[in-house]
Amino acid sequence: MNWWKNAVVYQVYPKSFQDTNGDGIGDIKGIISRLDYLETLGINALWLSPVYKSPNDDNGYDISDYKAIHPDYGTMEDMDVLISEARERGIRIIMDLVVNHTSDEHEWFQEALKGKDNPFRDYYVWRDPVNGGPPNDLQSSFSGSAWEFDENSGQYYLHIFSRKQPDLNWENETMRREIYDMINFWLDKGIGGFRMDVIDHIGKVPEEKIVVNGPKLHEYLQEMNEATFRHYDVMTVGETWGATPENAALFSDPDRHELSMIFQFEHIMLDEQPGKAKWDLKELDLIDLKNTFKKWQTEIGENSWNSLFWNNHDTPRIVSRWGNDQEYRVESAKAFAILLHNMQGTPYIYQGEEVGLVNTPITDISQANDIETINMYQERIEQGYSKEDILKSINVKGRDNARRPIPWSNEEQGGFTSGNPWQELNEQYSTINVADALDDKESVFYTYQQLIKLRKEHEILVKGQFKLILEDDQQIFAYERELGDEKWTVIANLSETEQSRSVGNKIVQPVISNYKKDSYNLSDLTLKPYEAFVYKN
Ligand code: TEU
Ligand code: CA
Repeated sequence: MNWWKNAVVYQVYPKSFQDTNGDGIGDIKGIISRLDYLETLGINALWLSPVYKSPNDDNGYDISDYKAIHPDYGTMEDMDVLISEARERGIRIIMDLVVNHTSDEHEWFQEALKGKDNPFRDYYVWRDPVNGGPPNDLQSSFSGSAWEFDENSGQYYLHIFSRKQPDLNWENETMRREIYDMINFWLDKGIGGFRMDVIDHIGKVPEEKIVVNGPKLHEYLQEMNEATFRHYDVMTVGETWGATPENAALFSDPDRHELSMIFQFEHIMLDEQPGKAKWDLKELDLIDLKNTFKKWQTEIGENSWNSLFWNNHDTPRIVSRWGNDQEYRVESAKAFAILLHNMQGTPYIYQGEEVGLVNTPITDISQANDIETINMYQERIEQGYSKEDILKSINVKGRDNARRPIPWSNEEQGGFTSGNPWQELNEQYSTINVADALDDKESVFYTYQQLIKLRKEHEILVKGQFKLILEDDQQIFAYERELGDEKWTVIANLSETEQSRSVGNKIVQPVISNYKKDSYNLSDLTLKPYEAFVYKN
């Protein structure tokens, strides 16, 4: 079995993890200093959001040199130490691979700007104006046109993200080979693999406004795999917002030699109005959530592999989003953990999720840092939305929510920095922090620790068949896992009220639960708000 099939991955957003030199910015030395903590948690791999050289227009997802470390984060030597120190603790480093675009400050783009004859020109996507304007009405994910005019040459370049993130032209083979060399440069350092940023974009056909799942996507991934990953024992996870259970196998069927697994986002989009933007809020319907998981747990086929996550650096905190971050913060954080970590796939934990960190609302746009948020605010103000409405969406869905510095303790600035943090910590840090969680045996942390351990010890969690039960129940999310003659059942009340059900005729002991209880009577089950437990049948 591949090592990543029972592994649990922890995501670090370096800017906000741990500062060691007082400049208010997290750094690689800070990550090294917390490896013992991560070992205690029990994770097997650490996905590191970008630490490469970057002007930070999109916090590192705009890379100006793939083979250099941003001085804010440290040096290449620090990186090598991180890789080896992590490995000593059984933790593999997963680098973020951002190859749909570079920064406009990357040498390749700087060369490309010199003119149409420059050898690097074709590394990017250039088009002539149409009727004196952009080639078409393709929109950027960060608001406005995806085309930017270059005065000097009279052409437009494509940027699906910010104008400081020009798209690479994957049609260009020389460019592709340079990317593969860069990938091997990192693989040769002994990393454990890559998380691949918006990888389903690389086959785009801008003329036809095809952005994801373009005709040559899989051809490029196979070529890349052949030139790189296949020669190492690594995992790859593709970020694919446009994935469906049908195409999941195209990416992750081992015989096709593309990726180990993908991130799909169908569940992440359930609280937005269909066909609209993530900012157009809609209440989550639990039935939708159940059906989406059912679909991804049962329809991807034997040859695909799932990933499991509630959170990353682009999403709000799960406990604030679909749990209750006030009265039932601990209970609901644990319920969501128990629910997800008993499913099939490789689970990902985003920094701070393991202690139940909550969202950080803002009252004015000047407190925002994220380019997506700031651009959207501007755009919607121009479109006539009220400030209140926009701020509400930002507080529910904005990416800054999950990007606040980690509170390690109740010391000043949460022990994150001895200086001024690059962004304010959540003001609740004196009561919600890592040290307090470690001191409290009933904290969210120990539920995560126990879940990670269970996955390593029980094959059923890795291989068992998934079956949704109580399908139409509006408050309870429940399912079974089955392997051979073993069967586990997971039951979670995702409501804020007590629920009574009769779901069997036995009295069972929980394998794990979030309320202190020695046994559950299935014929007369009363579940407290957010109560969740797992039992063996
Ligand atoms: O995100 C891809 C992406 O599509 C996001 O813009 C997503 O739509 C948005 O965050 C939802 O709110 C990846 C990275 O994870 C993100 O941090 C980068 O900004 C983006 O790519 C560009 O590299
Ligand atoms: Ca620092």
